[in-house]
Amino acid sequence: MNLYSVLEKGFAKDKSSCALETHDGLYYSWSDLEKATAKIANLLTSLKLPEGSRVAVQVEKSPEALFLYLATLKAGLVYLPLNTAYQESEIEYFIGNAEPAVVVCSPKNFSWVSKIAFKAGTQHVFTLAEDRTGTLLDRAAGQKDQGKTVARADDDLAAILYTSGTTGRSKGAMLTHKNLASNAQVLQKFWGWKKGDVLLHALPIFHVHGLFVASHGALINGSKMIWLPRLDTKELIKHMPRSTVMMGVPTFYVRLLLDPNFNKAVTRNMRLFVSGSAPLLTETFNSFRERTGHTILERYGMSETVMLVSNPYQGERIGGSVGVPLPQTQVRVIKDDGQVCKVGEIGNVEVKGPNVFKGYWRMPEKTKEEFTTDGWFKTGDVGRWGGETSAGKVPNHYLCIVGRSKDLIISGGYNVYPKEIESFIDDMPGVDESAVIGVPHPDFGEAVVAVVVAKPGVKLNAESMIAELKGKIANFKVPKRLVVVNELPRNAMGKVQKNILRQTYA
Ligand code: MCA
Ligand code: AMP
Repeated sequence: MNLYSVLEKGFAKDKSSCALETHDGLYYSWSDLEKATAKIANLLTSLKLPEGSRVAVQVEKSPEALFLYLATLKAGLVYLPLNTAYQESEIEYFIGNAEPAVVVCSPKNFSWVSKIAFKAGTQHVFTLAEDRTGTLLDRAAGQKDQGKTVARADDDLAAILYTSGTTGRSKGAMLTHKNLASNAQVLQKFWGWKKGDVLLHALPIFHVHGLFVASHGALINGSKMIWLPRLDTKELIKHMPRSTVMMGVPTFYVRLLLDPNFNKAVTRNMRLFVSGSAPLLTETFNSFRERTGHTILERYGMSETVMLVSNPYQGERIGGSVGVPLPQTQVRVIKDDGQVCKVGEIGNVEVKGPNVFKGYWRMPEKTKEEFTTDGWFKTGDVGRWGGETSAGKVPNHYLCIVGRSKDLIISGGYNVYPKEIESFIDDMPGVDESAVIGVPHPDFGEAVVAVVVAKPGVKLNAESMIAELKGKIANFKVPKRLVVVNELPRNAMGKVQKNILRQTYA
């Protein structure tokens, strides 16, 4: 069944009630949401695109950006969200790789995005700004405000989410209607969504966390969302007393705790704080409980699997553990030799279930590599059942993520693959080689640091290199610090010892 139909079943029955309220005081009823979605869906349908066509979207967060997502589903097309921080070379890759039939971008980026899109064969480029201007809504305005939802099979694609790859270039994770619908239904029950819930939504909507986990949760439950364009702790504190649920990456909680106005009174109507996308420090978990009396519920997910493990809503939430496998999802921890780990033993985390994606877009070989012969998806995360964290004993059926076998940095909830940044740095004049590492950072959890070796006789300027990188790659990938050294530490095999670099530059 089309994911839109599954979500729609949960929409509030009172169509005049509020579905979305914005930071600047706009109210969208459920009827507004349905009508706006239908108009955009009808516009997309009028383009008569072949089945499976992709709609690639790089726009600022707005209610209309959410309606565009819903409209893409309703029209039976495949949604492809792109981080607004991506620069030209990144967009060129995604559009070239996905070959979308439709691209929607911010009006301010139209000239360069449309050039890339038309070169890649895209037929239609629309614009959408956060103030509701742009050609998408102009064109949709003439369409009918209702229409049929296109039937889809469980296994049909609903979305492609690009996740960075260890080899440098991103892979498109293909998510089906079934993957997303089943996860939304499971989470609605597991997290105890109730009538009257109000979601405080400040996450970006171009990744799994903000787009699927948070938005689907409210939509399928018919719950209102307070829709904030970005994380601004003052705004969160202002709207929290009227909210009951919030989802955020650990940086949300770190920043809230830094604000002296964040206290029990502010959180008095909240029933659930969810954290994910990156490890939540037990220190943050404990401080949050002390300050507010609320215990953050940490969960674990991936673009390829949506949510797979979560601390319970009813039951003990353990700091430093991501909890138990969600209903219908199986998780195992395996040693390198394929043996199943005993409680407390560290191994590779693997997963099976209706939430696990269909494969990487046009990368059958890569897809095959990432699954075991008996059908388990290798997450690339390293974990153990039970054991102890600094918060105490962990029950044997709770999972702890202790590291990653993939060379990945997670900064403020965004993934950065060192290989990609290294290749940009290595291409800069005067650079001999580089190693990119993640170091602990109080706000972002981890921060990107580059260690660079110059070619003989060349003097590199770290600041100008950082400035140059800012024009080439998304801001969150740009090293916060770039250090020039004479040589990189290597082991006997000649491999760069990143562990030594991490210690040295911590
Ligand atoms: C912004 N900057 C960053 C980041 N965000 N640098 C490193 N890491 C980041 N995450 C840059 C800015 O461009 C700026 O650069 C400088 O750092 C300071 O920006 P600041 O104003 O502090 O940033 P912000 O706008 O407040 O954003 C921080 C943020 C944001 C709120 C943590 O990054 C965010 O919303 N992250 C959420 C990511 C997310 O949704 N992840 C879910 C992925 P300059 O000073 O040079 O201009 S889905 C996922 O991972 C899985 C499936 C899951 O389990 O959920
Ligand atoms: P992405 O590629 O953006 O989907 O990011 C998925 C990765 O984020 C996972 O493979 C984990 O490494 C990490 N992740 C997500 N949630 C958590 C969590 N609660 N604790 C630790 N790591 C997490």
